[in-house]
Amino acid sequence: MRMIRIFNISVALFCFLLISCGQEPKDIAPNPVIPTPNQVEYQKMEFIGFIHFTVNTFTDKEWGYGDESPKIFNPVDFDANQWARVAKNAGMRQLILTAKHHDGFCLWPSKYTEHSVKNSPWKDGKGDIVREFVDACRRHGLKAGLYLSPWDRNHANYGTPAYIAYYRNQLKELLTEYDEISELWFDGANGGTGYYGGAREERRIDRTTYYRWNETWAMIKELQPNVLLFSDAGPDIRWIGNEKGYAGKTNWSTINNANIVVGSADIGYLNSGDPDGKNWVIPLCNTSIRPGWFYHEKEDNRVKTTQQLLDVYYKSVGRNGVLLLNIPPDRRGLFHENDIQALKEFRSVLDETFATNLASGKSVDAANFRQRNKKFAPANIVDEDLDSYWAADDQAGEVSLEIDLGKPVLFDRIMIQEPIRFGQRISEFEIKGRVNGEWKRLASGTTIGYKRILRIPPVQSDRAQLVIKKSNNTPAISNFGLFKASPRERSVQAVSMLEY
Ligand code: FUL
Repeated sequence: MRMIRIFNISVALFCFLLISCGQEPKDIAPNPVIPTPNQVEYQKMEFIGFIHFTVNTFTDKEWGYGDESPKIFNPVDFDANQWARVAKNAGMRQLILTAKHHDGFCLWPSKYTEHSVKNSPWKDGKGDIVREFVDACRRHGLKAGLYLSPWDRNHANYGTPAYIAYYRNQLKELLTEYDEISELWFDGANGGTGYYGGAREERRIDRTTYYRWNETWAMIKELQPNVLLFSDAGPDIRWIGNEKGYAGKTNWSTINNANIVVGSADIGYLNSGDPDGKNWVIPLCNTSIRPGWFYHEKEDNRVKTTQQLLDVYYKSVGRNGVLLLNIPPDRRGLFHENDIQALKEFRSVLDETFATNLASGKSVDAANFRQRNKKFAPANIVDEDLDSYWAADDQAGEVSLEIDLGKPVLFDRIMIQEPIRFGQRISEFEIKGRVNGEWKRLASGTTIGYKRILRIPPVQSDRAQLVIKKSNNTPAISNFGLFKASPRERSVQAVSMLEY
């Protein structure tokens, strides 16, 4: 009997040891503010597209007054598949369409207004641009988002509570009849004057109270819990504070939503975020491939060049943002050839630059790695796996990682990523390179976040060091990359040295 008991205890002990040895150590403790899994997925898209299309395309305006006749809307060669195909080939993962811009014209046959495609000659009033857009996105594996302008210069009730009911009905329509909508865009513009059902006057609203955003957002999340909402004040995605698509060199994904009024935000605050922010709000960098948001023939030769597009990319995706690039369809209802060409070239240069990570699989050393456990091993930063990561021990202070490149390697782009599912931590870092046996400082910066790319003049170095000087919690890195820019990229010296 006693023997059996001892045997049982030993078996139990053995099993316990077996389980505890093989057990994965716990992840690093998350920060108090972290993204939702949906927000992490959104950030990973990196590059998405905007489509501004309405009566303005036919009147050559940027802001329609609201008195445009639906009869002028007739995109005879309209093909949403062309939009989706071009976007997909350019590397975009989602498209956002202006279902309604400030002029109030609806690209879908809303049952709440006559001011829509149903009174246009296009497809004899039986067409639905939103439907074709959403279907084309699905067909091409893109997510579909919609812009529904809060300001409506056509609607007679704009400025009264009745308009808010109208606006919410339209949101309900869009959220119940077109399957999954991944993002809704709430613009902050409110210019005052408009047609307003014939009144032709100026109407001012109180931005702090008129729209009752919190109620509207709650209603939306009830209809589609996964939709992400964009406005100056989030709640999920925030405006970067300018229309050039430039994020701040310091860019926190956290802000305090409660302090922001949609349409009157502090643009400096939006541009760099707030290290003490209580909300995780993804920085979205929007700009247009042309000077205007809508198509104008006179801008056919003012499409952004590859160099300009690359510059926007580095200042958005390269600074912890998501890039939302607008491509306006022309009067045919198609993307213009010049825009398609620009996107093609941009994509091909970008792919060439980032095709080979020169640090990939190299040996990495760190004086400190958490519990000396391989889950947190330095090599995780060069394994091309976004989920694995290196982490320091708690309270480790300044820490550094050293990558042995084996031989002198020429590079001029440095990429760093934090595992943001645990929050954003790093607030000061430095990159060093060993050049002819001597350590040199190559770059320094503040925040990293989901992705930080630094452009430096080309350097030949056999070892590189990432020094993390300050962070608000145990530092962790998921990826580190070194790249040599495509010869088709303008040298960084010409851009301005150290334009991180
Ligand atoms: C602005 C609007 O007024 C522009 O027309 C455009 O839609 C841009 C994205 O946002 O606030």
